[in-house]
Amino acid sequence: MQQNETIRNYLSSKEAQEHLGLTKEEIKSSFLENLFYRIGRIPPLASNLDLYSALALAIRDRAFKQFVKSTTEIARKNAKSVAYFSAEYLPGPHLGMNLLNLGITTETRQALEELDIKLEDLLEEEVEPGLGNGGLGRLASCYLDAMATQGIPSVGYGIRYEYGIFKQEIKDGWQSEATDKWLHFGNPWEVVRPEIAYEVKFGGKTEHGQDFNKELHVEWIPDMKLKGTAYDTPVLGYKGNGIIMRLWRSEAIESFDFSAYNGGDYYRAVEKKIRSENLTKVLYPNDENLSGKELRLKQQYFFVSCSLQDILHLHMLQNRSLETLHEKFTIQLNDTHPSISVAELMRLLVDRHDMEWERAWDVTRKTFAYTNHTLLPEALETWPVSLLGHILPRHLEIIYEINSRFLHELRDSNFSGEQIASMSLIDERGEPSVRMAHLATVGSYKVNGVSALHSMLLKNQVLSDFASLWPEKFSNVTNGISYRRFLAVSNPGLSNLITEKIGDGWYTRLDDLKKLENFVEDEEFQQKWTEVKLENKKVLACYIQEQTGISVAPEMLFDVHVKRIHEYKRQHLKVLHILSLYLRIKSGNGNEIAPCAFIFGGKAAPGYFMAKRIIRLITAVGERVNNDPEVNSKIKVVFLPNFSVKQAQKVYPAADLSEQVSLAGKEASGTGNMKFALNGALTVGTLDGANVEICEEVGEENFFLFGLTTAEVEAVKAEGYRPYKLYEENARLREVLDFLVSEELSGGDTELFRPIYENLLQQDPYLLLKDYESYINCQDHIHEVWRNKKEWTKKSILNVANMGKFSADRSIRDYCEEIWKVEPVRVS
Ligand code: NBG
Repeated sequence: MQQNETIRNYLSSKEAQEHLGLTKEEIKSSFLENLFYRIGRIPPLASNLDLYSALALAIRDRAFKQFVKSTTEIARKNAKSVAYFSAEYLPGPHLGMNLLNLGITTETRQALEELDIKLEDLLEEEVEPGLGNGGLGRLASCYLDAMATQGIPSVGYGIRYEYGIFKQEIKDGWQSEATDKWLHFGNPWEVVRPEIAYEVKFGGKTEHGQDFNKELHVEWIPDMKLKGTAYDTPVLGYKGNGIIMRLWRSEAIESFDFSAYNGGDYYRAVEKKIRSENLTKVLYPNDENLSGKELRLKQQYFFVSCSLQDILHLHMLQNRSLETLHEKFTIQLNDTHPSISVAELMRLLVDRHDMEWERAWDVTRKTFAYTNHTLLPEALETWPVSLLGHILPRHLEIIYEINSRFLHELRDSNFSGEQIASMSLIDERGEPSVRMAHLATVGSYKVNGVSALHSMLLKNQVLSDFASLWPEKFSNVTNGISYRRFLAVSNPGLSNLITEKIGDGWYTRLDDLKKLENFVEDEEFQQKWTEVKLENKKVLACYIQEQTGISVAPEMLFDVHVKRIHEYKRQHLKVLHILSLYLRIKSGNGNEIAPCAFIFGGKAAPGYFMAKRIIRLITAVGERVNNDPEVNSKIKVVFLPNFSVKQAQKVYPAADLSEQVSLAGKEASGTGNMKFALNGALTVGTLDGANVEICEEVGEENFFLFGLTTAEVEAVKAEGYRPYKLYEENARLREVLDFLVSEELSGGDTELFRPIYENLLQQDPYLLLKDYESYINCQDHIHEVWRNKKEWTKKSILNVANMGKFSADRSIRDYCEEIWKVEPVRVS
């Protein structure tokens, strides 16, 4: 407390105010100081990387200052905080966002210009941390941005992977994976905190005995220990608070095992060190599929244990009793990856802090809330009992104890034997395994899905028995995105145009964009709107040319499908559409088709056979189409390698059409759909995930809807779906499908795409053939609307105007009000 007071006094002192350093002159001198003293270069000899690093260091210091201010205020108010637990983050480049949030983009640009340096060149230098797979990690980062902006006392906890998501290269049309060396040139944004480190144990056995008070006491005797060290990155809010993302890196407890070394076994000592450091080496590149790997479970436990120890430490630092933990912290579990937390908090409270089981359970259940991000059965995490017991013997005992008490409760509430077996934390059907979603549900006070449809399906299907037991526990928080990153920073053209008309209140006020509706008929505004889009398309066209050698005309309709490659997301439905156009043009019936560039991007999990083959299919169609003079003035096909946040920020602003074509009921929410619409792209989509709500907000007349509904999908499956019948009945579809296995497409290897062909004809688990006709008709309609440029532009404006709901600021407000019960603490 004393210390807080001192910091606060310092921060409000004249001395500190003078060092906020936000004027052009101050930025310039701080930049030069960093370049000279921390990088050891002078401007004439500095590379762009040196210049970027110096600027980043100068900005980081300012960001930390905001963080210190916020933390002091939070401590003074003794406020409740959110700990966001996520095994993945995709922060994207920091520099542009931090400049915007500090309100010094212009000052910085001018300061650099005086030194003959272009800010844009330095922004291009930044290598982003790819610490996540896709939507889930990016969502976590959008939420940190929104929490910081709203002054929510919060910390994002996670893992500092040394190698993030692999770098995707396209070789001979196939995806190939290279390591991601994001730390190769250093990371100016983080600060290592060697003094914030916790011990984490693995393996071994437990001993049950009595202590001198004759209380039952359990001792875990591990066979391996390592430590996690904190690496902090500041996350700034817009003109306001700062929070941190605290990522843990694994290290050996001692650098060397001296006893082994003295005994002459130097290599064993080195090996131990390497083994410890291996734990946080790489991110598993699977998004919606389990890898079931031991190391992955260890990673999950490692980060959760460090984070919980840190939270307990912070809580007790203020002389607070652990029985009030839930009053001062709420912990959000971002999917089941951190759900071993439930057992770990119980262990810490019961074994380490001697709390009685019932009391500890009460605190635990009031501390956690769980967000589910997928209904796909293959993505619902389970861990074999044998594996979990081997790595975390004490946790397995705790899980059994939680389960036994839970099953008792169910028996008392008259659940049937069948229901009890399906709700149990242990799945006994094959090899016994722990159902992590059940552990998270039982151990949390709230469970939410990420769109209205998804939350409804979660309640009615996947966790329906739990929802009937605890109806009040289930809720929905529809996902949201950072408008500041995905519009203000990445689309300055559109953002300035909007601000000219309605001011910049939309940066933080959700409904401000609605004011754009007043200008939808304003012809000058419409004109400027199309010009901005065209400019963005020119920039993307250059980038495409640079990256792939393919030239696309900016006047074409940019029809974009970027996201992870997955069968349920149905990139191959888009391919079927492209092939249908190709065949139409070849047969002389292509007059109705508007010139169109199909742009794909996204990574496939390295072990996912079908996804990789779909990428190969896209590149093969590209080779065919782009090199055929009869068609290539009408259509072009591009696969942009290595999709990332940085690349996404170039793609969304230039898109005309956003492809959101997953099978209804499969996409939990989607957030790309929101980023496209916010940048004025129209959506072609199914009634899936957040598409449903986007369509509601922007109006069905401004959204290209097609395909089966979730209920219809279920009905088709219940009837016994036979895709082959559709193939037989529909000649146009048959022609397209047969083309997949033609020599013409595959360059002679007719087996190349046979797995996709067979899969569609025989099982078609994602009902492409069923939705095909509806999709093709919808696309024909889209081309018709596209011809009427004025109509299209109006729809585009109306899309942006009605995106208020999908701001991450709104999502965070929902979490605060309905789940966390946390109040903002603002600093000026
Ligand atoms: C993904 C869903 C997306 C959703 C994001 C963020 C996983 C497990 N789930 O639909 O597939 O938008 O989570 O909620 O990555």
